[in-house]
Amino acid sequence: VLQGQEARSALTRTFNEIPVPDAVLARIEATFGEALSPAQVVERILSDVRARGDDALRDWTERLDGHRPAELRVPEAELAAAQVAPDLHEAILTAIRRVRAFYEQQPAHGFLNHGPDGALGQLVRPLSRVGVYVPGGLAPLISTLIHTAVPAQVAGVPDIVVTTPPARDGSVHPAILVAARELGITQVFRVGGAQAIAALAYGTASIGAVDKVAGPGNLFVVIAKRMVYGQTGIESLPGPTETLVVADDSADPRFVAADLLAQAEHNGAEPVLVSTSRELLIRVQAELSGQLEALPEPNRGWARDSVQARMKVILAGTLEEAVELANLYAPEHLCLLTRDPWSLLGLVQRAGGVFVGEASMEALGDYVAGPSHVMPTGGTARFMSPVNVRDFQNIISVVGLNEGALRRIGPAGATLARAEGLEAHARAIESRLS
Ligand code: HSO
Ligand code: ZN
Repeated sequence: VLQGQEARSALTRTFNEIPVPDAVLARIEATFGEALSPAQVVERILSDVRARGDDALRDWTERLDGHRPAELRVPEAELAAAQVAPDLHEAILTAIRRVRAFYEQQPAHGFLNHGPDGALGQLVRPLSRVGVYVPGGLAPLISTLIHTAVPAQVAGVPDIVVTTPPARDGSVHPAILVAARELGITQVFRVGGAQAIAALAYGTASIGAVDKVAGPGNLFVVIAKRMVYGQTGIESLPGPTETLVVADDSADPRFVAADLLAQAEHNGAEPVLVSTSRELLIRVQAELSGQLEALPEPNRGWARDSVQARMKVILAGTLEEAVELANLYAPEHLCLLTRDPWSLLGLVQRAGGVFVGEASMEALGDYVAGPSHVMPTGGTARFMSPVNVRDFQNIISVVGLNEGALRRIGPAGATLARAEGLEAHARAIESRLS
């Protein structure tokens, strides 16, 4: 249990390096026969896909995912035929409907104001082509497809491409295909990892280049997105998940433990508990071990790894200090399980999402609450936001001044131009003034 200065330093993140688990380094050495850094691996993959296109995609998918896809794109017939149980199908539709209704409320239009100076404004236009990365790995993240594609669709993006790693038998989970079909997405490619990001950024014969790549991924995907930024756009760098729970003595330890474990079962997750009550910390600890034991495998193993390797437990003097520590950490998820959670909202400065009170568990936010669960991780909530409609639009400034405005503001413009030593600028302005 950390307190005061110790807690502050445990929650302060350094951004020079994304932390690399030893298991990842061992796997790289086993795969490549030499000790490469994840960044070196990603560099190799990016330049190979850039040089050899689809052939490189097939080679890397075979090498890293254990399947050589003859056809990268999922055939439309397979997409049309995909089926899931009726309750899952219903749940997919509920999620799509709720996420869409949420983003339809985001003001996404431009403005053009006519006044004494003429007109000034902003045009808002959808991006033309967006790539959505859907992680495979431990779980088929059906909800991630919905939570990334829907804001893009609300923004008006006409062309959305999905990439997702295939299973060892080459299949893509039917629920992913059903969700894509219900979203009206027809381009689904069985390719994942850094090679998928390379394909989306540089384009290959079968996967054309996109204007922006969105969606969460593992360490390699995050590094790849960082490296291709500039060639294409990225929405943010969502990676391994984190949840910080703020709880006081009124919180139910069963719920605190359940919420921490829900995120802990994600690969590489970091659970953090900050409480003003030592008593609660002790009771949560007992609950955690009980609930952990009761989880089935493989989930128990995943959750145990996160709890044992990365969980932080902090005792705060006051709830104000608890939220201040949360702001310092800038968690992807901030869960408020206190007597009066709404009273803390005004203090929150940095987080991907805030989950207010017992009925708003983060796990529900992952699926059907409404806001996208693609949120900034790793402390990037200091400067980035959850996926939203604006990520899929660009803004064009409109300058339509009249003669009167030119006379009023032209001289100031020319003066600034000369102060910058830019004579041609000044003369361009003055040519209209004389
Ligand atoms: N909590 C994860 C998203 C997710 N959970 C998808 C379940 N499915 C990252 O915020
Ligand atoms: Zn989750």
